[in-house]
Formats: sequence, structure tokens, C-alpha cells
Amino acid sequence: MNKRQRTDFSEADLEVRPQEDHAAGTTAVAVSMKRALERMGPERTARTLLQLNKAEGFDCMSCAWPDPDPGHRSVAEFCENGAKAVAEEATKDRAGPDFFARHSVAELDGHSEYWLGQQGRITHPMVLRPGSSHYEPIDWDDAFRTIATELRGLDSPDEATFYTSGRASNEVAFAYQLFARAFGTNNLPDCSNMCHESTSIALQESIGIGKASVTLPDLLGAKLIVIAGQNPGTNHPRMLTQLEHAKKAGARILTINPLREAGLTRFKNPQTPKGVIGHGTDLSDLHLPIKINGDLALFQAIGSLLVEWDALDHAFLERYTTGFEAWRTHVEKIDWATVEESTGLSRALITEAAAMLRDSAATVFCWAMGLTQHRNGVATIKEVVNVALAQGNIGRPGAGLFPVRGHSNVQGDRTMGIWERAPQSFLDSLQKEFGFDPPRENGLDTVDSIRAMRDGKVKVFVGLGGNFLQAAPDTDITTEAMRRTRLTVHISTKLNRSHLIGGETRLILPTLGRTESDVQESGPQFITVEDSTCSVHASRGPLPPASPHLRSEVSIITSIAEATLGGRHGIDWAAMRADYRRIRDHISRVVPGCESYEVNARRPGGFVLPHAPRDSRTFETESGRAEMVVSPIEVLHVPEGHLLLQTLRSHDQFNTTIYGLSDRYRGVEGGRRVVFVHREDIAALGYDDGDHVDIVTRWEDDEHVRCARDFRIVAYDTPRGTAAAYYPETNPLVPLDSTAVGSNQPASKSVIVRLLPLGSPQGDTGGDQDAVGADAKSFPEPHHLS
Ligand SMILES: Nc1nc2c(c(=O)[nH]1)N[C@H]1C(S)=C(S)[C@@H](COP(=O)(O)OP(=O)(O)OC[C@H]3O[C@@H](n4cnc5c(=O)[nH]c(N)nc54)[C@H](O)[C@@H]3O)O[C@H]1N2
Ligand SMILES: Nc1nc2c(c(=O)[nH]1)N[C@H]1C(S)=C(S)[C@@H](COP(=O)(O)OP(=O)(O)OC[C@H]3O[C@@H](n4cnc5c(=O)[nH]c(N)nc54)[C@H](O)[C@@H]3O)O[C@H]1N2
Ligand code: SF4
Ligand SMILES: [Mo]
Repeated sequence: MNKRQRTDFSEADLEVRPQEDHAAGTTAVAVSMKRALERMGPERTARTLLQLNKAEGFDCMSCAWPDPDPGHRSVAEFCENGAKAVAEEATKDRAGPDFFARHSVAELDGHSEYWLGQQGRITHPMVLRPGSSHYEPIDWDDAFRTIATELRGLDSPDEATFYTSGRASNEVAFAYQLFARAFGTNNLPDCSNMCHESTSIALQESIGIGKASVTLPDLLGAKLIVIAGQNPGTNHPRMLTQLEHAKKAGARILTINPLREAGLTRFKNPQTPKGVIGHGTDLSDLHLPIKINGDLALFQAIGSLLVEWDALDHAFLERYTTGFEAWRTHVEKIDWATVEESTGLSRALITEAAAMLRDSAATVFCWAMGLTQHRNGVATIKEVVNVALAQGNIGRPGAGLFPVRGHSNVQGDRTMGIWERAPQSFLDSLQKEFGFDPPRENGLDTVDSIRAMRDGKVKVFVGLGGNFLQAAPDTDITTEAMRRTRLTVHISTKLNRSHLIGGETRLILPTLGRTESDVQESGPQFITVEDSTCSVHASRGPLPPASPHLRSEVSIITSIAEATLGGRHGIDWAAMRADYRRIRDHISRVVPGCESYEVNARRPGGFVLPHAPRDSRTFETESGRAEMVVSPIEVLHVPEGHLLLQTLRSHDQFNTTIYGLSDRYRGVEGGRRVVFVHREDIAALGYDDGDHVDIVTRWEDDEHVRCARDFRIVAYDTPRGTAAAYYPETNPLVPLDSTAVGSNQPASKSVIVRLLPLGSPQGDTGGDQDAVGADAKSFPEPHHLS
């Protein structure tokens, strides 16, 4: 499907301008208001945006950036991209039964992801019956019966997989995992498997808990903030306000990114006079334009210099860690030639960066997808932890580890048990609370679910939100995998590609979003969420539902459970549906740290979950200490004539939802099929800036020739040998088996590619495979977890 370019917007309108050198400013305010007014109109704009991120309002459904304490929030406690997310959900457009009657599924599949999203909120439950060309309305009860019949007809509960996207509330996440486990499977893949899985695994093993050890006040009290592999100006825009405050309080900022992202350079805060008419605040004090995948070598080199300078917290190391001596011996022998080759940075520049760490009394380390989505993602994050531990930068004010999460409640979903490998202690608590023995074997994650569907082993796919097909790697293989299933069920707000490609029978179950009020039998309900800093709070939507036929996610999941399991194990699904306090009551007894959940979550601003390393420098690892782990540096060799491609987000999308075609900060307007390449690489490969090319992956498995057609080359400031292009257009290029060691997370930021002239035969499956796959054996071995 990637071979055909979808053209309901014309890439001919694509315009490339110089990159911007600052983020936000008044343009950000203008863009938010314009989008909000276009999609929602003035009344809904006022009703939603003034309630956004307020203690009595609703939580932004975009990213997981934390809110300041209730007394410190401003009138407009949101950013441009938060406003876009609200406008996208609270749009006045509707895709009702008449829309689905007008457009066949085949026709819809000819449209872009952008167009699909613009059709508005889905208003009725819809079914695509076997052999049918169009979706048609279905009764809610019929839909639940259809699902129950398929699930009960499976030979084993493990033939179903239950995906979650990180917008789901704690209440529905708890009910959903309970249902899957009561049904008999741990097949609970989620978007986290593609997002911060490398972080969760690395932190769990190194410090005993897979979450950030900082709160907002720590960021404000830091002397140094390291930001590696993260683009906050686009993906966590309110972070810039906090960075501005931290700078004013004397912090320095070290940024590590192949690209000089505008948001890392300078911030013009539209809420301050200086941000409106002045220069704004310079953010980065030192920028390291690292080669893609070079971070493991970089942090090891920094560690080596800290050891050489004896800039270590010996008392901390002695008392709280294990593995220090082995690590010291390893980093003392570091080979600088290898470091320079891997990072593309000079020893002098790395030394300057390490001196910033040496001179800082309190350092916070922030990171996101630029570190996790690599084959060595887990090792890299463990190396960041090593460096933090070496200076005792954990469990004290102004210091710590800060993986910045993506989806607004992705962290909460994990806390609630959405995890294919939930710890046995969690399963024990479930057993104690509900009296049944949950399955104990690990379930399937995202990549393994795709493999299982492809191999005919999983026959039912249920998606609680998300756009699995577009978010997952290897789009063509995932498409075939989804097509082999008997039933696909999507609980969604808006139309997306995953609804158009799927099983023999397909259901779309439309649901309420964060902006909408949720009234059940016992009265109005609220839901709870957890942000990147372990803070949990309530969210209440201000708007009436987009359609009277919508049901809440909790209502849908508990109804599916009831239809499938009846009274099995004596779980009272109807009571949970009628009153979400019943769910929170269960949560308070099952989930660690959630005692008195109802009371705490109702407090304005909510409460902060316990975090042993942050609170008391206690490390619940195997050794009972923080573990320093030695990882060898493997340089990722990119053969002659190839580039190392990262797939990233534009400023005008939320994951697979495309808000618009303006990547303002990078200077790209009116289109998305671009590939950013260093000017000298463009010339060396025999092209010109502005040429159109096909992108082809090089991977050892030459059964599949992976190709993405027709991208315009854009000369850009990215290190030699590297390239960047947008996700999800490039997902067909990410091999399913190319995953991070230890976390099985797709390595979607280390894809080895070639640029071929447009329409080259090599781009066709069944074409001259040798031309693409020659000397493919120099690739790293793929990693299989199961
Ligand atoms: N508006 C908006 N907000 C979002 C999202 C969205 O799509 N739109 N998505 C949400 C989600 S789910 C997530 S996970 C987060 C994602 O937030 P980010 O992780 O910031 O998102 P990405 O665009 O994937 O970009 C990561 C950055 O890593 C850099 N990078 C790539 N490779 C490397 C490398 O090898 N080393 C280093 N040091 N840097 C590298 C890229 O240049 C880029 O600046 O944002 C969340 N917030
Ligand atoms: N190549 C490449 N691939 C990637 C990434 C990358 O950087 N590069 N990033 C990865 C990351 S970090 C992530 S998190 C995943 C994201 O993977 P997903 O979470 O699966 O994808 P989203 O695009 O966030 O999901 C959007 C859909 O969610 C539905 N939706 C929106 N709001 C709601 C709601 O309130 N309730 C319900 N039930 N549904 C709702 C809408 O139908 C919408 O179409 O993608 C991953 N894939
Ligand atoms: S920073 Fe994130 S959570 Fe905050 S308003 Fe912006 S998009 Fe929403
Ligand atoms: Mo994510």
C-alpha cells in the first residue's frame, strides 16, 4: 500500500524555507487559535481551552508533560500542540452512517491519513461484515455479542491480543487488563512497546523502577539539564516554559541531537513581553550534533572523563551502587577513535560537555525517542544511568533521571497493569482481589503480536485506541498480518487506516474523548491519569458527547467483558460501569502506591506515586543496590552509498494523526514526503537538493524489499551519513525484526537505507533484489525475544 502515493493534498504545493532558530512566539498562539476556531468554533474553543490542564478541568490528551501545582497555573496552561489536539477531538465535523454509506472501504483506503482524520468524529458503532464493501451501523449489543462469540470460539485465549494506546485512562486500563487476564491471556501489547520500552527495561534493571525520578521542582532546581534525543519544542512544548524558568534560576542546558531543533535553541514565550517583542531566552548552552545512534559511545566517553577527573560521588557509589569497579575499569580503557567514529563528535567537544557535568552540583537527564528507538536503546539508557549514578545524581533535589513520556497516560496504563510481562507480584494482588489465578506466562508485545497474526496464531485483535497499523513497523507485513485475523475491533474517536485494513469482520466502536462529559448510572464520572513525573490527577470533560450514541471506554470494555465472561470469577462488571469509584476501589487494593486512591485523586492537583530511588535512595533491584552495567560499544557501520535514517515527528501531527502540513520550525510547508539529508551527502550520492527519490531499506532478510516512494530531498543540517524523514510515511521501511536488544522495541531511528532514482525497478517487490540486498550480511543480527 505504500507504493501508491495518496494525493488528496498535492505534494506539488510543498515549499521549503530556511529552518527557524527559535520556537513558539506569537505565531504559536496565532496557529493554535486559528486551528481551534476552524475546527471547534468560538463557543467550544472557549469552553475547552480555558478548562485545559486546570485542576477542576480536563487533562490535555496530547503529551504526558506534567502540570505545575494548582496555585501556579496560568490562565492559558497549554501550548500550540495541546490546542491542536483539543481541536482535533472537539471538532464539529462528524462521520456518521451516511458517510460510511457513501464511501466504500476500498475508496477510503485511497485517501491519506490526513484526510481520514479530517472527516470528524465517528458517531455510531459500525461493522464491516465478511465480503461486504461498506461499513454499516450495528447495535451496541450486537457488537458486544459478535466479539464475545469470536473470543469464546477461540481454541485458546492466547489467540487474541489486546492492544492499548496511551491515551486510555487509568480506570479503563485497569478494567481492560482485568478482562484480558480473566479471559486468560497476558497478550497486552501497547504503544509503550514502540515508545519508552527500552527505558522501562533499562531503568527497571538499573534502579528497580521504570519511571522518572524527578518532579517539576527538580527541573527548576537543576544546575544542569541534559536533553538527549528529544524535541520538546514540538512534542512537549510546555517543557520550554520550565526550561526558561530553570535557566533564569541559573541552570545550564546541554543538548544532544543530530538536528539543531528550534525548540532546543531559543524560546520566545508568548506569555511574557520579552517573548512577544524581544529576543526570547537562549536555551542550549552547548549543542552536540551527534551522529544517529552514537549516544552509547558518548555517555561512556563522558563517564570516562568523569572518572579521569575524579568528579565522582564516592560516598554515594560506595553506599548505594554495585558494579562501579567493573564499570570504571571498562570506561578507563575507552577507545577515543571508536568514540569519535560512533558519535561524529570531536574529543574536544565531548570534553567540553563532560566538563559541564563535572561542574554541575545537580544534573537532570531528559530523554525520549532519540535514545529508545535503536538496537542499543537499552544499553544506551543504562549508560545514561551509569553517568548519573557516578555523580550521585539521583534521589536528591535538582537531580535525576527524566524519561519524558509520549502519550498523555502511557505511564498510567503501565501502572494499572497494561503490560504483557507484568510482575508476578501484580498478578498475585489481582488474584487476591478477584479470586482467580491470572495466567503467569508473559504475553505478546507489539512486535510479537504482529508475528503471531502473520503466522495465523492470533485471530482476534482488539485495539483500545491507537492506530496500530500505521504506528507499527513494517507496514506491508503488518497489513498482511491484520488481514489474516478473523476479527478486528477498534475503540476509537476518529477514522484511521487501522479501520480500513483488518480481519474478516471489523468493528469500530466510537467512544467519548477527554473533552466530553461522561455520565453513567450513578451520575457524572471523572477519570484519572498519571503524567511523566508519577503525578496522578483527575480529569473531567466540559463538552456534551459528540453523538448520543457514543459510549465511554469503561462502558465499552466492561460490556465486552460481561458479554464474553458472564459472571465468571464473580467480577461485577456492571457495577464498575455504573460507578467508576468501584474501579478505583479495586485499584486502591491491587496497584502499589494507590492506597486511598479515591481521596488522593480527587485532591486539586492529585497526588504523587511513590518512587523508591527518588524518595529514599532505595533500589529494588536484584542486588538491592543501583546497578552499574557495562556495555560494549558497537559502532553501527553504514555501508558506502547508504544513509542511517531516523523517522520522526513533524510539528503538525500527533503520532499517526496528521493535524496539518506545516513543519514550521524545520521550514517544510504544504507536504510531508521529504527526506532531510546533509548537503554534501546529497552531492556525493549524485543528487541535487529538491530531487525526488524512492527510499529503500537494506536489511538482511531479502524476502521483502522495503520501499517508500517519492520523497523530495531537502538539504539539511544533519550529520554526514544520516537522514531524517517523517513517521508514519516511512514505517514501511522499518524491518519488523529490527528491534532493540532486551526490549524488542522497533529500532525506528536506525534504519539503513539507500536513495534510488524515482521509480527504480529495485523499488518494486520482485524487482532486482540483488541490487538492494547485496552485501546485506554486514547488518547486525536481528533480535528475537520469543
Ligand atoms: N505534538 C506532538 N506531541 C507529541 C507527539 C506528537 O506526535 N506530536 N507524540 C508523543 C509521543 S507518543 C512521544 S513518544 C513523544 C516523542 O517525542 P520525541 O522523542 O521528542 O519525538 P521524535 O520526533 O520521535 O524525535 C526525537 C528527537 O530525537 C532526535 N534523534 C533521533 N535519533 C537520535 C539519536 O540517535 N541520538 C540523539 N541524541 N537524538 C536522536 C531527533 O532528531 C528528534 O529531535 O512526543 C509526544 N508528544
Ligand atoms: N517509524 C516510527 N514509528 C513509530 C514511532 C516513531 O517515532 N517512528 N513512534 C512510536 C510511538 S512513540 C508511539 S507512542 C506509537 C503510537 O501508536 P498509537 O498510540 O497506536 O497511535 P496514535 O497515532 O497515537 O493513535 C491515534 C488514534 O487513536 C484514536 N484516539 C484518539 N483519541 C482517542 C481516545 O480518547 N480514545 C480512543 N479509544 N481512541 C482515541 C484515534 O482513532 C486516532 O486515530 O507509534 C510508534 N511508531
Ligand atoms: S505540553 Fe503537552 S500536555 Fe502540555 S498542553 Fe502542550 S501538548 Fe498538552
Ligand atoms: Mo510514544
